[in-house]
Amino acid sequence: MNETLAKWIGESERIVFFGGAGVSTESGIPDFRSVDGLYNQQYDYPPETILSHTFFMRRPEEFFRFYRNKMLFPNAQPNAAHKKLAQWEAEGRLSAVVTQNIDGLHQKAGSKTVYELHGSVLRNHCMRCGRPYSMEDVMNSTGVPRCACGGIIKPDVVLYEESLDDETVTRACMAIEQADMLIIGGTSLSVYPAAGFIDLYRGHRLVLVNMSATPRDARADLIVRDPIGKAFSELP
Ligand code: CNA
Repeated sequence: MNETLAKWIGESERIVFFGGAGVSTESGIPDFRSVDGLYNQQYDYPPETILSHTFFMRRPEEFFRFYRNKMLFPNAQPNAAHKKLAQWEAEGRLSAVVTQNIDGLHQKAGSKTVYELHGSVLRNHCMRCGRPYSMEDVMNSTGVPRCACGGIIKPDVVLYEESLDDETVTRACMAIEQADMLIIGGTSLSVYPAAGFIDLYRGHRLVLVNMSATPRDARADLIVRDPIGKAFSELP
Protein backbone atom coordinates (compact mmCIF):
# COMPACT_ATOMS: atom_id res chain seq x y z
CA MET A 1 0.00 0.00 0.00
CA ASN A 2 1.19 3.53 -0.74
CA GLU A 3 1.38 5.06 2.76
CA THR A 4 1.40 8.71 1.62
CA LEU A 5 -1.66 8.18 -0.54
CA ALA A 6 -3.48 6.41 2.30
CA LYS A 7 -2.59 9.21 4.75
CA TRP A 8 -3.74 12.01 2.42
CA ILE A 9 -7.03 10.25 1.71
CA GLY A 10 -7.63 9.83 5.44
CA GLU A 11 -7.06 13.58 5.96
CA SER A 12 -9.18 14.84 3.05
CA GLU A 13 -12.85 15.81 2.87
CA ARG A 14 -13.29 17.06 -0.68
CA ILE A 15 -11.36 14.65 -2.87
CA VAL A 16 -12.06 14.90 -6.58
CA PHE A 17 -11.11 12.01 -8.82
CA PHE A 18 -10.41 12.81 -12.45
CA GLY A 19 -10.12 9.70 -14.60
CA GLY A 20 -9.89 8.22 -18.05
CA ALA A 21 -9.97 4.97 -19.97
CA GLY A 22 -7.28 3.35 -17.78
CA VAL A 23 -9.79 3.19 -14.91
CA SER A 24 -11.79 0.62 -16.86
CA THR A 25 -9.06 -1.55 -18.42
CA GLU A 26 -9.17 -3.85 -15.38
CA SER A 27 -12.89 -4.25 -16.15
CA GLY A 28 -11.96 -5.58 -19.59
CA ILE A 29 -12.57 -2.39 -21.60
CA PRO A 30 -9.51 -1.50 -23.70
CA ASP A 31 -8.19 2.08 -23.54
CA PHE A 32 -7.14 4.07 -26.61
CA ARG A 33 -3.39 4.53 -26.31
CA SER A 34 -1.87 1.51 -24.51
CA VAL A 35 -0.05 -1.07 -26.69
CA ASP A 36 -3.13 -3.26 -26.90
CA GLY A 37 -5.46 -0.24 -26.96
CA LEU A 38 -7.83 0.76 -29.70
CA TYR A 39 -5.31 3.03 -31.47
CA ASN A 40 -2.90 0.17 -32.03
CA GLN A 41 -5.36 -2.04 -33.86
CA GLN A 42 -5.89 -1.85 -37.60
CA TYR A 43 -9.01 -0.43 -39.22
CA ASP A 44 -9.76 1.12 -42.59
CA TYR A 45 -9.71 4.50 -40.83
CA PRO A 46 -8.02 5.65 -37.61
CA PRO A 47 -10.41 5.63 -34.60
CA GLU A 48 -10.20 9.47 -34.32
CA THR A 49 -11.63 9.67 -37.83
CA ILE A 50 -14.42 7.15 -37.25
CA LEU A 51 -15.31 8.76 -33.93
CA SER A 52 -15.65 12.24 -35.45
CA HIS A 53 -18.85 14.15 -36.07
CA THR A 54 -18.06 14.47 -39.78
CA PHE A 55 -17.63 10.70 -40.17
CA PHE A 56 -20.81 10.01 -38.18
CA MET A 57 -22.82 12.27 -40.49
CA ARG A 58 -21.21 11.05 -43.75
CA ARG A 59 -20.81 7.31 -43.09
CA PRO A 60 -23.22 6.34 -40.32
CA GLU A 61 -23.24 2.59 -41.31
CA GLU A 62 -19.43 2.41 -40.89
CA PHE A 63 -19.64 4.40 -37.66
CA PHE A 64 -22.18 2.03 -36.10
CA ARG A 65 -20.30 -1.08 -37.23
CA PHE A 66 -17.23 0.15 -35.34
CA TYR A 67 -19.28 1.51 -32.43
CA ARG A 68 -21.15 -1.75 -31.78
CA ASN A 69 -17.92 -3.79 -32.05
CA LYS A 70 -15.52 -1.59 -30.12
CA MET A 71 -17.37 0.81 -27.85
CA LEU A 72 -20.11 -1.27 -26.23
CA PHE A 73 -19.29 -3.60 -23.32
CA PRO A 74 -22.64 -4.61 -21.84
CA ASN A 75 -21.11 -7.23 -19.53
CA ALA A 76 -18.32 -5.07 -18.05
CA GLN A 77 -18.44 -4.77 -14.27
CA PRO A 78 -16.95 -2.12 -11.97
CA ASN A 79 -13.47 -2.99 -10.66
CA ALA A 80 -11.82 -2.18 -7.34
CA ALA A 81 -11.06 1.41 -8.42
CA HIS A 82 -14.69 2.24 -9.25
CA LYS A 83 -15.82 0.59 -6.00
CA LYS A 84 -13.30 2.40 -3.80
CA LEU A 85 -14.33 5.78 -5.22
CA ALA A 86 -17.99 5.00 -4.47
CA GLN A 87 -16.98 4.00 -0.93
CA TRP A 88 -15.07 7.28 -0.35
CA GLU A 89 -18.06 9.28 -1.56
CA ALA A 90 -20.37 7.39 0.82
CA GLU A 91 -17.91 8.07 3.66
CA GLY A 92 -18.03 11.81 2.89
CA ARG A 93 -14.38 12.13 1.74
CA LEU A 94 -14.95 12.49 -1.97
CA SER A 95 -17.10 15.19 -3.57
CA ALA A 96 -17.06 14.19 -7.24
CA VAL A 97 -15.80 11.88 -9.93
CA VAL A 98 -14.98 13.66 -13.17
CA THR A 99 -14.55 11.15 -15.96
CA GLN A 100 -13.67 11.05 -19.64
CA ASN A 101 -15.14 7.54 -19.77
CA ILE A 102 -18.40 6.76 -21.45
CA ASP A 103 -19.02 3.32 -19.94
CA GLY A 104 -21.21 4.19 -16.93
CA LEU A 105 -19.17 1.98 -14.57
CA HIS A 106 -18.80 4.62 -11.84
CA GLN A 107 -22.56 4.82 -11.42
CA LYS A 108 -22.80 1.02 -11.61
CA ALA A 109 -20.37 0.89 -8.65
CA GLY A 110 -22.60 3.26 -6.66
CA SER A 111 -21.02 6.70 -7.27
CA LYS A 112 -23.64 9.46 -7.23
CA THR A 113 -21.87 12.66 -8.28
CA VAL A 114 -20.26 11.76 -11.60
CA TYR A 115 -19.50 14.33 -14.28
CA GLU A 116 -19.25 12.50 -17.58
CA LEU A 117 -17.33 14.93 -19.77
CA HIS A 118 -17.63 12.78 -22.88
CA GLY A 119 -21.17 11.51 -22.34
CA SER A 120 -22.33 7.91 -21.99
CA VAL A 121 -23.08 4.94 -24.21
CA LEU A 122 -26.01 4.20 -21.91
CA ARG A 123 -27.94 7.21 -23.23
CA ASN A 124 -29.04 7.62 -26.83
CA HIS A 125 -31.60 9.82 -28.51
CA CYS A 126 -33.35 10.36 -31.82
CA MET A 127 -31.77 13.24 -33.70
CA ARG A 128 -35.17 14.24 -35.09
CA CYS A 129 -37.72 13.93 -32.24
CA GLY A 130 -35.41 13.54 -29.22
CA ARG A 131 -36.94 10.26 -28.03
CA PRO A 132 -34.54 8.44 -25.66
CA TYR A 133 -33.22 4.96 -26.37
CA SER A 134 -31.20 2.46 -24.31
CA MET A 135 -27.82 0.92 -25.09
CA GLU A 136 -29.65 -2.37 -25.76
CA ASP A 137 -31.81 -0.65 -28.39
CA VAL A 138 -28.67 0.40 -30.25
CA MET A 139 -26.90 -2.92 -29.68
CA ASN A 140 -29.80 -4.99 -30.94
CA SER A 141 -30.43 -2.87 -34.02
CA THR A 142 -28.68 -3.47 -37.33
CA GLY A 143 -27.16 -0.95 -39.71
CA VAL A 144 -28.02 2.61 -38.73
CA PRO A 145 -30.42 2.55 -35.73
CA ARG A 146 -33.64 4.40 -36.49
CA CYS A 147 -36.37 5.88 -34.32
CA ALA A 148 -40.06 5.09 -34.95
CA CYS A 149 -40.22 8.60 -36.49
CA GLY A 150 -37.47 7.71 -38.98
CA GLY A 151 -34.72 9.83 -37.39
CA ILE A 152 -31.24 8.44 -36.68
CA ILE A 153 -30.61 7.37 -33.08
CA LYS A 154 -27.37 9.00 -31.91
CA PRO A 155 -25.40 7.91 -28.85
CA ASP A 156 -24.99 10.72 -26.26
CA VAL A 157 -21.24 10.45 -26.64
CA VAL A 158 -19.14 13.51 -27.43
CA LEU A 159 -17.49 12.83 -30.78
CA TYR A 160 -14.34 14.56 -32.00
CA GLU A 161 -15.29 18.05 -33.35
CA GLU A 162 -18.24 18.24 -30.95
CA SER A 163 -18.23 20.44 -27.87
CA LEU A 164 -18.62 19.28 -24.29
CA ASP A 165 -21.84 19.94 -22.38
CA ASP A 166 -21.56 23.39 -20.72
CA GLU A 167 -23.27 22.51 -17.47
CA THR A 168 -21.22 19.33 -16.97
CA VAL A 169 -18.00 21.27 -17.61
CA THR A 170 -18.99 24.07 -15.21
CA ARG A 171 -19.83 21.66 -12.41
CA ALA A 172 -16.69 19.60 -12.97
CA CYS A 173 -14.51 22.73 -12.92
CA MET A 174 -16.15 23.97 -9.70
CA ALA A 175 -15.59 20.63 -8.00
CA ILE A 176 -11.90 20.62 -8.97
CA GLU A 177 -11.41 24.24 -7.85
CA GLN A 178 -12.88 23.40 -4.44
CA ALA A 179 -11.06 20.08 -4.02
CA ASP A 180 -8.65 19.55 -1.12
CA MET A 181 -7.09 16.61 -2.97
CA LEU A 182 -7.09 15.75 -6.67
CA ILE A 183 -6.44 12.19 -7.77
CA ILE A 184 -5.91 11.74 -11.50
CA GLY A 185 -5.99 8.18 -12.74
CA GLY A 186 -5.88 6.12 -15.92
CA THR A 187 -5.60 8.99 -18.34
CA SER A 188 -2.86 9.89 -20.80
CA LEU A 189 -3.89 13.55 -20.25
CA SER A 190 -3.73 14.06 -23.99
CA VAL A 191 -7.35 14.81 -24.89
CA TYR A 192 -8.27 18.48 -24.55
CA PRO A 193 -10.13 20.41 -23.20
CA ALA A 194 -10.58 17.77 -20.49
CA ALA A 195 -6.85 17.34 -19.84
CA GLY A 196 -6.51 21.07 -19.09
CA PHE A 197 -8.90 20.82 -16.13
CA ILE A 198 -6.13 19.77 -13.77
CA ASP A 199 -4.76 23.32 -13.88
CA LEU A 200 -7.81 24.43 -11.90
CA TYR A 201 -6.55 22.59 -8.83
CA ARG A 202 -4.50 24.85 -6.56
CA GLY A 203 -3.68 22.51 -3.67
CA HIS A 204 -0.67 20.37 -2.82
CA ARG A 205 -2.18 16.92 -2.94
CA LEU A 206 -2.19 16.16 -6.62
CA VAL A 207 -1.78 12.43 -7.14
CA LEU A 208 -1.25 10.78 -10.52
CA VAL A 209 -2.06 7.06 -10.70
CA ASN A 210 -1.09 5.99 -14.18
CA MET A 211 0.83 3.06 -15.61
CA SER A 212 2.72 5.18 -18.12
CA ALA A 213 4.22 8.67 -17.94
CA THR A 214 2.01 11.64 -18.82
CA PRO A 215 2.92 15.13 -20.09
CA ARG A 216 1.89 16.48 -16.65
CA ASP A 217 3.93 14.25 -14.35
CA ALA A 218 6.05 17.23 -13.23
CA ARG A 219 2.94 18.88 -11.72
CA ALA A 220 2.16 15.89 -9.45
CA ASP A 221 2.91 15.82 -5.73
CA LEU A 222 2.82 12.02 -5.79
CA ILE A 223 3.03 9.51 -8.65
CA VAL A 224 1.82 5.91 -8.43
CA ARG A 225 2.72 3.64 -11.34
CA ASP A 226 0.62 0.57 -10.38
CA PRO A 227 -2.60 -0.56 -12.08
CA ILE A 228 -5.26 1.61 -10.48
CA GLY A 229 -7.58 -1.23 -9.43
CA LYS A 230 -4.74 -2.97 -7.62
CA ALA A 231 -3.49 0.30 -6.04
CA PHE A 232 -6.96 1.34 -4.83
CA SER A 233 -7.92 -2.10 -3.53
CA GLU A 234 -5.07 -1.84 -1.01
CA LEU A 235 -6.27 1.52 0.37
CA PRO A 236 -8.57 1.87 3.38
P1 CNA B 1 -6.05 6.96 -23.09
O1 CNA B 1 -5.47 8.07 -23.87
O2 CNA B 1 -6.30 5.67 -23.75
O3 CNA B 1 -5.04 6.75 -21.85
C1 CNA B 1 -5.23 5.74 -20.91
C2 CNA B 1 -4.09 5.84 -19.90
O4 CNA B 1 -4.36 4.94 -18.84
C3 CNA B 1 -2.72 5.44 -20.48
O5 CNA B 1 -1.79 6.43 -20.11
C4 CNA B 1 -2.41 4.09 -19.80
O6 CNA B 1 -1.04 3.94 -19.50
C5 CNA B 1 -3.20 4.20 -18.53
N1 CNA B 1 -3.69 2.91 -18.00
C6 CNA B 1 -4.23 1.88 -18.69
N2 CNA B 1 -4.66 0.92 -17.83
C7 CNA B 1 -4.36 1.38 -16.58
C8 CNA B 1 -4.56 0.85 -15.28
N3 CNA B 1 -5.13 -0.33 -15.08
N4 CNA B 1 -4.13 1.59 -14.21
C9 CNA B 1 -3.53 2.80 -14.39
N5 CNA B 1 -3.33 3.34 -15.61
C10 CNA B 1 -3.75 2.65 -16.69
O7 CNA B 1 -7.40 7.38 -22.39
P2 CNA B 1 -7.91 8.81 -21.90
O8 CNA B 1 -9.09 8.55 -21.07
O9 CNA B 1 -6.81 9.64 -21.37
O10 CNA B 1 -8.34 9.45 -23.29
C11 CNA B 1 -9.47 10.06 -23.36
C12 CNA B 1 -10.48 9.36 -24.31
C13 CNA B 1 -10.51 7.87 -24.27
C14 CNA B 1 -11.81 9.80 -23.86
O11 CNA B 1 -12.43 10.46 -24.90
C15 CNA B 1 -12.60 8.53 -23.51
O12 CNA B 1 -13.95 8.73 -23.83
C16 CNA B 1 -11.99 7.48 -24.34
N6 CNA B 1 -12.19 6.07 -23.95
C17 CNA B 1 -13.07 5.70 -22.97
C18 CNA B 1 -13.25 4.36 -22.63
C19 CNA B 1 -14.23 3.99 -21.54
O13 CNA B 1 -15.27 4.64 -21.40
N7 CNA B 1 -13.94 2.96 -20.75
C20 CNA B 1 -12.51 3.37 -23.28
C21 CNA B 1 -11.62 3.76 -24.30
C22 CNA B 1 -11.47 5.11 -24.61
